[in-house]
Amino acid sequence: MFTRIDHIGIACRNLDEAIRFYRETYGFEVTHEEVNEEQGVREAMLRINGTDDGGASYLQLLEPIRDDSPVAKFLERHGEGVHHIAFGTADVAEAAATVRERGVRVLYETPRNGSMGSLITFLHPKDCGGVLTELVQARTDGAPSAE
Ligand code: CMX
Ligand code: CO
Repeated sequence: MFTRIDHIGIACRNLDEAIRFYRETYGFEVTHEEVNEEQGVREAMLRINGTDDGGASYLQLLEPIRDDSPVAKFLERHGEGVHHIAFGTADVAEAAATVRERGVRVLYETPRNGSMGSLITFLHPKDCGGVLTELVQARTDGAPSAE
C-alpha cells in the first residue's frame, strides 16, 4: 500500500531561518517552495533521496500563515518540531479507504491538494499512536488535482 516515506513535516516559526539551518548544517537545498492557502502554510520541500518506486523522500518545512491553522495551533501547544510523517502511495483514495476500513479516522472525505501537485489526506493522530500521518499520491503528468 505504501512504498516510501514521502516526507517528514516540521513545524517552524520562521521558514527562512529553518531553510538556512538545513542548508548550513546539512547542505540540503530547497527543491520547491509554495503557499498552500487551504492548509494555511508557507512551505519548503528539501529533497533528501530518491526511492525505488520512482519517487523521492523530502523534508517539508512548514510556517503557518494564519493563527487558526493546524500548524499555528501545533506551535502554540508544542513549540517547533516534527509535526507529521507522510507515506507515499500510488493511489491515495484507495489507501485511505483501506486504512478507514481498519478503523482509523481519515480526516478528508476526498483527497485534497498537497505539495508539488500531489493529492493528500490525513489520518487522525489519536488513532495512530499520537502520530499525525499524511498519505501522499505524488503528481505524475496528467494527474488530476482535487479542484
Ligand atoms: N501530532 C500529534 N498530535 C497532534 C497533532 C500533531 N501534529 N496536532 C494535534 N495533535 C493532538 C493534540 O496534542 C491534542 O491532543 P490532546 O487532546 O491529548 O492534548 C489533539 O490532537 C487535539 O489537538 P488540537 O490542537 O485541538 O487540534 P485539532 O483537533 O484542532 O486538530 C488535527 C488536530 C490533526 C485534526 C489537525 O491538526 C488537522 O486537521 N491536521 C491535518 C492538516 C494539517 O496538519 N495541515 C498542515 C500540513 C500540510 C501539509 O503537510 O501539506
Ligand atoms: Co505534509
